[in-house]
Amino acid sequence: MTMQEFMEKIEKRNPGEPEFIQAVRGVVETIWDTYINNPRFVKNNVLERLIEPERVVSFAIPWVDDKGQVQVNRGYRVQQNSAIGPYKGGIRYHPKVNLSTLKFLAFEQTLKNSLSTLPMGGGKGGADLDPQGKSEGELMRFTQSFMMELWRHLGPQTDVPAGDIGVSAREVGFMFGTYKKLANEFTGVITGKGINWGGSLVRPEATGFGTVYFCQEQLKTKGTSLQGKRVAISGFGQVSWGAAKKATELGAKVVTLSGPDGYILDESGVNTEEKFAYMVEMKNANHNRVEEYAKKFNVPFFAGKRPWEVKADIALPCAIQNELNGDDAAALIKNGCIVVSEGANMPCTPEAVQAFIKAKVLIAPGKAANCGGVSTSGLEMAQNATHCSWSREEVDAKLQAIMKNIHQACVTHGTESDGYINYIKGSNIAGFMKVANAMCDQGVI
Ligand code: NDP
Ligand code: 2IT
Repeated sequence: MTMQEFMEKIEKRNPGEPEFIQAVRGVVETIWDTYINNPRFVKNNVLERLIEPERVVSFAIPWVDDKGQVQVNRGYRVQQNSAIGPYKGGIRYHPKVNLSTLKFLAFEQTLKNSLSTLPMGGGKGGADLDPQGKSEGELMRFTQSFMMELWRHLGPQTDVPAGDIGVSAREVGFMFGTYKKLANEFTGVITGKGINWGGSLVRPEATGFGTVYFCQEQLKTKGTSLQGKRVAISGFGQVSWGAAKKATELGAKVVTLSGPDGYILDESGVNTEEKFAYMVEMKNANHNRVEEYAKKFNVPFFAGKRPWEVKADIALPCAIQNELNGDDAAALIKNGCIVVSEGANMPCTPEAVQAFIKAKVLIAPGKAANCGGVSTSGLEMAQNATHCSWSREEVDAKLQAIMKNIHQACVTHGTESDGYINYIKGSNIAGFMKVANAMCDQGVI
């Protein structure tokens, strides 16, 4: 079978799922030679089996809003692959959540978790709820209804969710409380928990910190560092916050943040405790518009625009899938951008990725560069399992070591003959090999 025929079969089986096909194609194109030249993988049909989720559940979420009206949303959990550990991956509340989005995220998560070096399979879940403007009471009732169904599919050795877009510590708390009541047990069934009831230090910052640690490794291969670099960041949530904090700490100047309304250009830098605290406050209030940042800190706001038009040495897309297209990539390249590290999942379109690779810009995919979040979730699981808690320094040191490890795996599997490090290829091959071998070891089941 040729790669083309293989992809045609996958497309036919998953109609109307463009994001899922995009993610699968991005992986298949880079691992095909590795796959097809391994008789054991082919005999076990591991690639097709890896693409097919082991289980998908979809369910109704009825709930009562503050006006007393009964609402209904749709919830999902995609349990993609459990070859190397229990299903693991976040829960997203976003109006555009559908099966295509969650299947792409669960597929990517499987390879990401494999790269993390920790024993975690891949999954993702969510609901088509728009959390913007919802009261705390509404979010609690909604989350309780969501968990009333989901809990039976979870367990510390079965499936361990966490947060994602629209779900942070508060919603994780509501999920945990509901699970604890229904299961009548206090276990580490979800990560991103509060620090007083089983959470890990550094988990809130971990995705953004990890992205910057990874970026630091990329820069090292070019003989440079973050010191004095201009950084363009998109998004206005947990990942952007962690990335802005760590990039600042390591000597870079973060000049942009963005929301669905546009972007802000802060030439003095997103670099004060007041600005970081404001980001946390907005995230906790589920407010992702940045125009008010511009007013509060007296900086320009560009309505309806994306930050990729500014001059920056480094781009950290930290918002949402497909937020940086081929034209954005061309603008960044023209302006001298040398490194792109994806804090979000699949933020660069295939055209953007190809443009960066052609221009020899070092581009790291989310499955490598944002792996710090789920890795620290894995560290939270380890602490829960052993009933202990590690210091901030211990967790941060482990996170740094993991990010360095992943970077090394990308270098090993992705370095081209001219020395260019193709992180897309490197991360896909490294992530795939581990899962594929585990699947072969465990038989056709
Ligand atoms: P955020 O709260 O920052 O949410 C991202 C927001 O981006 C959404 O609310 C969305 O708004 C907004 N958005 C949509 N389009 C654009 C755009 N063009 N420019 C800027 N913003 C836009 O979520 P997180 O920080 O938690 O997650 C951000 C990304 O990081 C996601 O891709 C997530 O999957 C990924 N990630 C998160 C991890 C975590 O631990 N939280 C771990 C690893 C990856 P709207 O609702 O209006 O569409
Ligand atoms: O995309 C991701 O890796 C996350 N949202 C974090 C998942 C997790 O289980 O911590």
